[in-house]
Amino acid sequence: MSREFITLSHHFLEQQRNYPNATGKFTDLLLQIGVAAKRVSYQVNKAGLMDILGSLGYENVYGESVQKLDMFSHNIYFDALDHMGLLCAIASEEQEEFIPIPEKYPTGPYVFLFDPLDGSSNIDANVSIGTIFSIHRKISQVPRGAEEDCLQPGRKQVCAGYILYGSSTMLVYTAGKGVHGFTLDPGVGEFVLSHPNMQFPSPEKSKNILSINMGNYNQWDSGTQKYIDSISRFSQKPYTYRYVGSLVADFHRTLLYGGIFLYPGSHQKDAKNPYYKLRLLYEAAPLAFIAEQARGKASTGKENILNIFPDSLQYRVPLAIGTKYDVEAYEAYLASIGS
Ligand code: AHM
Ligand code: MG
Repeated sequence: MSREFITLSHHFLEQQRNYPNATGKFTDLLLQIGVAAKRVSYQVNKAGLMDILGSLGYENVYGESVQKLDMFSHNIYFDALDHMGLLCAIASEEQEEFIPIPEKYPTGPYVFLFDPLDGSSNIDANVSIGTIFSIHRKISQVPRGAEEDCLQPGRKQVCAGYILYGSSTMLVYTAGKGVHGFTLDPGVGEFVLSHPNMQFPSPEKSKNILSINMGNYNQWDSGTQKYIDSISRFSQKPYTYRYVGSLVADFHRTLLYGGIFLYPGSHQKDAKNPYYKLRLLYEAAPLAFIAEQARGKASTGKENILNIFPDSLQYRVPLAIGTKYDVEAYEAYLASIGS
């Protein structure tokens, strides 16, 4: 834990000194994400109360009528970032198509992709939820972006991060040089560097946590079933099961304590074509970039998540993410049984 009181802006100023040609614009973008994160955090904390007020027809403090929190989060992040002249487009899990930056604003060289409120089905139970974001460089010649700007493999990301609205609100990000975590100090209203240079624990220090929705066991491929059976029963160091059902929370715990999170395909409806729940662009790829920067790994079981070229904004993948040794053990197990 850091002993100094290093705020987001202090941290970015220091990071910027390592890049003499940096204009500071990218820093502005990340700072604006921090501002949006605080606004969403504030609303998430009041979600139960808002539910009561909403049903009574009240408006929130900004004069907006009470709306679904995931759409609220979409709007807050969009409004925080659309006018800065840094983005050409924004793509959100809440919308089918990407959204070009409005004509009234200047455009810029990046595209912002995000899942505004992941795990939102948990809100009513007061369980941790999160926002996941990913930033790519624009590659098209179209000023207000084209789909190709969004459909890039995760390896091309310039930045990725998440905001966890939990017992504390945390912002964790990587810009390709390590992973840094900030905790919102509600008294001062600032994100403070609390987890510099985050890394998955080594095998000796790992708490060996296995995170998967066991209720889907009968729908997984047989390779995953056998792998889970095998590590549950025969692992030398026993695994502990933990599953929140909010990807950001499950990933964050895996990053801190070690182990593996899995969301494999489900064969419930179609034996030949499994259904994959998690979206590559909004969920799997940004977390994979963070994982790799933190000495971890993300895989479909066969392929590195960061190498996948999506063919649509809603492209979905099976996901195994966690410590490098856990994910590679899963891959090796599947390969060994020809699954
Ligand atoms: P969402 O984006 O609609 O919230 O769905 C994604 C969520 C993830 O946060 C979580 O890992 C997963 O769905 C949980 O799914 P399940 O309830 O099927 O275990
Ligand atoms: Mg989601």
